[in-house]
Amino acid sequence: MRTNVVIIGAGPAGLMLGRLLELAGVDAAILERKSPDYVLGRIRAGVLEQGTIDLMDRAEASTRLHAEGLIHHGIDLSFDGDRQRIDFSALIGRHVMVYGQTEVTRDLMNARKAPTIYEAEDVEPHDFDGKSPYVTYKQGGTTHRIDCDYIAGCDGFHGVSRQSVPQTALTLYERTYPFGWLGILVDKPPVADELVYAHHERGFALCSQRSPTRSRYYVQVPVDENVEAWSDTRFWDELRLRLNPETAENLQTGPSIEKSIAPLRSFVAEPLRFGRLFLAGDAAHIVPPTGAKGLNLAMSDVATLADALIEATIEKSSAGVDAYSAKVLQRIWKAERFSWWMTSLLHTFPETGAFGRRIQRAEFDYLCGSQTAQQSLAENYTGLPS
Ligand code: RFL
Ligand code: PHB
Repeated sequence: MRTNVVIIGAGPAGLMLGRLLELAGVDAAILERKSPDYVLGRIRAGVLEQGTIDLMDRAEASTRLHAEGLIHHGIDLSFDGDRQRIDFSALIGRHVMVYGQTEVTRDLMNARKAPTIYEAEDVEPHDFDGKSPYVTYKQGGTTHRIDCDYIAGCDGFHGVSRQSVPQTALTLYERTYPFGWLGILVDKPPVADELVYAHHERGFALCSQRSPTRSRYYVQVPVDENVEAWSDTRFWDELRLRLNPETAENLQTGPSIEKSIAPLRSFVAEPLRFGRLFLAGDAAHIVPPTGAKGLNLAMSDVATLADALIEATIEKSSAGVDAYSAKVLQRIWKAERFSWWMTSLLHTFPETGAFGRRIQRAEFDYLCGSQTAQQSLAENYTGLPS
């Protein structure tokens, strides 16, 4: 089999890239290791920037998003019980949308006309440093080969694409944090209209939501914590302790329908192009989820990559593919900085001690008193221009 582009990974990045190429008349095969149900069962991001919404429009996959997505004009920050609303609309005239990554993925799956190859085992990219790359995979005991012009590695942090690049050709930048997020999904109305990000001496907490009847809550836990140690009751008790009293009072609890722990990490690989292989999304970079940037960054990578691959295939110009890595890395590092900053402000760091906590408090007080500081938060949270 032969195609223009083989995309490895059918998460939001791979599916969006496939859809943009399909609409432009560029053939692409998508290879995914897991089943569609498994991919849809992963509960992840919840906040979309305007740029991501625009891209869903371009992908002709946005009908449900516009009907069901919740426009949020701001967020609430809480620091040891003191609250500050950051009013995006008043500060910079922009907003975000709450619409789950699961729904984005489902809409992109439904929009795609060509089949996606699910449960593809042992996917391997080959010869991408030459002119004739190809990808092999196994299905039902048979090995298949797809020849192509380009390979897009959209296979997440643990995928095969980045690992296939000679390690001497890559520079990796990484920071791990000594904590993770324990998340819970519950069929109860959200505690507040907007998201609440809370700093407390017991650790960070986040009140998020998926719909008017479904909520998503997180608490900071040590990095080696075991999810089995957290009954629903223990989770709700801990969350209440970390919120300001009025918010805690409004909390509606119930049995969890999903509970998991995600480690926090900052990570960037450079460069993002090796001959005819490109990395995009979590395969290329990870941000801690505090700034709600991961999915949005993955989407902006593939918007640039799609344009580059369309230009290369249809106009036979390599300008876009040559510029891809440097162009997207600029935006990636700005999102890394913001995500690191939000994480540093809102979590408790065992190693920083009393001095570190005073600095965090001063940062919060500065935010409360400075419109300029609030504007900076607002423009980063709602998404910097590409
Ligand atoms: P994904 O979603 O990991 O998809 C990669 C796909 O590749 C497949 N795969 C392979 N396929 C074939 N062969 C192989 N060898 C393969 N190896 C892997 C995988 O099965 C998978 O289907 O990466 P992608 O598409 O780059 O998307 C990135 C986003 O998923 C991620 O950045 C966000 O979820 C991050 N994130 C958030 N981002 C936001 O923008 N806003 C948020 O509010 C937000 N909240 C979050 C988050 C991530 C979280 N976790 C669990 C890490 C909250 C959490 C808790
Ligand atoms: C979520 O709803 O899962 C969510 C929202 C905001 C974040 C991270 C996660 O910053």
